[in-house]
Amino acid sequence: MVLAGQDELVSVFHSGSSATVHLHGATLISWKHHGEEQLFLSKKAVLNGSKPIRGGIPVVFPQFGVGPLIKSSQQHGFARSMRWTVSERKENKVKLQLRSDEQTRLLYPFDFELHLAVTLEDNLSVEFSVHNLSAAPLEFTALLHTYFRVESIADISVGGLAGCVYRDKLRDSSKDVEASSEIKIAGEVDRVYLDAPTSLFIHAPKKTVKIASSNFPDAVLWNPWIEKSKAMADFDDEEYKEMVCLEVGHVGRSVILPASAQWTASQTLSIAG
Ligand code: TA6
Repeated sequence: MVLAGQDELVSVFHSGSSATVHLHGATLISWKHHGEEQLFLSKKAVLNGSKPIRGGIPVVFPQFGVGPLIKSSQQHGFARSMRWTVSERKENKVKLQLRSDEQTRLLYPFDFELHLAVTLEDNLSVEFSVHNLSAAPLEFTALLHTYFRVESIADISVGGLAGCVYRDKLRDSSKDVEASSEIKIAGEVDRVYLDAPTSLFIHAPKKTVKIASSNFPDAVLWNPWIEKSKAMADFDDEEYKEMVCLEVGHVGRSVILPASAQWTASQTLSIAG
């Protein structure tokens, strides 16, 4: 792992639990719920600000994947690649912000301010908001690209998505319907579920992780499996066994935010069992 300087990290605490945010991308890189790490961070992650962080919760804005909303072929926008600043800090809460600047205007010709508020209680909540400071409407997609740590991918299942329509990014297919109420992952998966329920679950033998979202209508399920893991320089070949990305977002269609308006969405992660 390429390490971070201590002044790049902000931690919050609440009754035996902690969470740490890296200023690069406002990426939440650790959530220790009563001492047990819940987020996956690759041992090959680069934390020196030279590339997006492979793991934790990178913030995707203003373009999910590759698309027309920014003038760049780089995927997942620029918010995860920029240094955010701390705007508010308490023992169990930190708020970070990112404002448009000359660099962002080259890719995305708008003025905006982003806020990410991380609040640690027994649950962890992450609230993302976008404020349009332009005179024109702001168009964007956004997502919290959450990497969950799992003991073994073979032993988990993902619940809450049965009956949802999804786009399978691997098959370039138009639309499928999820048939399974407990999705097992035994190969590469990269799906965008549209209009997903607001409660999703990762069931593991000893616990269930619940992802409760608000104003994020869509959900992405991703595991790179064997070949894609080998192709990623900042991801160890075997780490696909220890993670699953279950990501809530507004990606099926874009948000069109009127001038001066603000848009807010959030996820709350909790552990049961
Ligand atoms: O959210 C899933 C996804 O879009 C996958 O298609 C996969 O590429 C992943 O994100 C990681 O993207 P990254 O740009 O971080 O390598």
